Amino acid sequence: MEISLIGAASDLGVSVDGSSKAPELLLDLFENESSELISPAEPYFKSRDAGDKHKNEEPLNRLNADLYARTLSLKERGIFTIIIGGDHSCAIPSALSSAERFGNIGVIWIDAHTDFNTFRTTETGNIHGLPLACIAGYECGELRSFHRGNTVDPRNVCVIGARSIDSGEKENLKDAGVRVFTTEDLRKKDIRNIMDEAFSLSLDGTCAVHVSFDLDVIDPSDAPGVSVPEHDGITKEEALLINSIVAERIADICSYDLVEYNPLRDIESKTADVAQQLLRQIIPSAACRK
Ligand SMILES: [Mn+2]
Repeated sequence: MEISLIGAASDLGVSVDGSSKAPELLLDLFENESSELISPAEPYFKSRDAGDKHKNEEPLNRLNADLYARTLSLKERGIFTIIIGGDHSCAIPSALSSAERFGNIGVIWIDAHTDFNTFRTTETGNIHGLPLACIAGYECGELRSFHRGNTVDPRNVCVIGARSIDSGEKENLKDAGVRVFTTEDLRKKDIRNIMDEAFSLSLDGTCAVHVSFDLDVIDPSDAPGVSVPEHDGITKEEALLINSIVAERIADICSYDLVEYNPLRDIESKTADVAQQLLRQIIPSAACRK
């Protein structure tokens, strides 16, 4: 299958700067692949006002509308799209354009955070904490005005590796019925069994799965270059195992994101190296997909 890498050069979804610089750096490592870089339309002013609970909503929606149109058009031409963030808000157009193109899909969200806040529960107003709720149709309609079709049924959504969940967010997840496999679960149970369960759940009544990989699922000792690090995460090897299972199941995958690399916070290129290894598992596998 033909593949296209789309860089979402934006950190509008998070107060910490730097993840907007990631796509260009990562795309440079894959210069043989077809790729393009999409940036927020100028001019915009990045809000950092602590009281602003809708930070940068307008420029971020404009960017996401672009990403949606672009990825949808590629998918309609039979091209497999990989979005490289940027902060995690770029997963909204990535997943919803797959729902538009393919019909009912599931989502596997690999992340230290569950990203299931809404404008009602967000403590920071940073929109990168809301994308999974938006994709699952749980409030957040403001963030998907470019998408007319169905959202993803929360029963087909699961999170892998979560260890930092806000209290309001926890209520949202419970209310929506999203399955969360914590970092603790990954330690206690066999990772392969958890991934099998994640695939069964996300494929139950759906035709494919969107996978979104946030680098902060990995412990900061192995991947320090992220905007919101959370200690006590999985090792790089465990992350590569999870991702290799995704690569093995590529026939079930409709689209993929790799997000939240922040080069300004990286140490000795550790995070860039992991990001590159993760993409090197997915790209050849997607290229062989029929
Ligand atoms: Mn995260």
